Amino acid sequence: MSYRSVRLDHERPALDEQLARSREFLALMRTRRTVREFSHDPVPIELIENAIAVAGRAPSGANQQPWTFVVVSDPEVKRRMREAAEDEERVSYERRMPVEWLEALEPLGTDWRKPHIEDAPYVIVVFEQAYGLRDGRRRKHYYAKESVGIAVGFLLAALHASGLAALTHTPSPMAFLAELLGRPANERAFCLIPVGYPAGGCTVPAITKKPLGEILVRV
Ligand code: IYR
Repeated sequence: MSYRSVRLDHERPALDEQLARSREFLALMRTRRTVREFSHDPVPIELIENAIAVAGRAPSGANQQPWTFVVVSDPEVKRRMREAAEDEERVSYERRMPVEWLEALEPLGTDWRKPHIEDAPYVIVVFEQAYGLRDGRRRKHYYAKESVGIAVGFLLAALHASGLAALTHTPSPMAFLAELLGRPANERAFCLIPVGYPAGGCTVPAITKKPLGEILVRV
């Protein structure tokens, strides 16, 4: 494909408007928390579709958009996903994860049990396409992991902005997801994201984010 360009559609807001929007977005994102307890309340599918459409606007290596978002609501598929995730996680927590890792997780209060996979009305399973299949030919995808990571960031921000709660969950190993969901050979599971409303009385770990002064370096 050859290079073609179009004029950028960009309106520069007045400075006070820029500051207002920037502060408003920061305030919104300050209220985002990872949630592990979900209510069974139904979620309008448009909220999920719009959030995935936002994820699909993420930048990606060579604009190859190496992602697939599988939205699971079928209770039987969620049950099988939970069962498989718990089988792996039980072995991980009991045998595979070194003490140092378990210690790092202590403040989060996680364990091998994953009821959220069944409780949340939707589970978005994100797949990374290691290569593309165009015109029956394999095409290498560049920076696929980084690209999918950015798209997941967009997705989490969009879900939060629409008043939903989510959990970024990476059962390890994750190969069972491609198999269970019948994905093609070029797709590898990247993470699964239960999405819904927090359960009544939901609690979250008492943890904090690093202050700006610790993460921002000016040169
Ligand atoms: N995958 C496991 C363990 C886990 C690992 C990290 I790094 C976390 O931030 C949280 C959990 C699990 O989902 O429980």
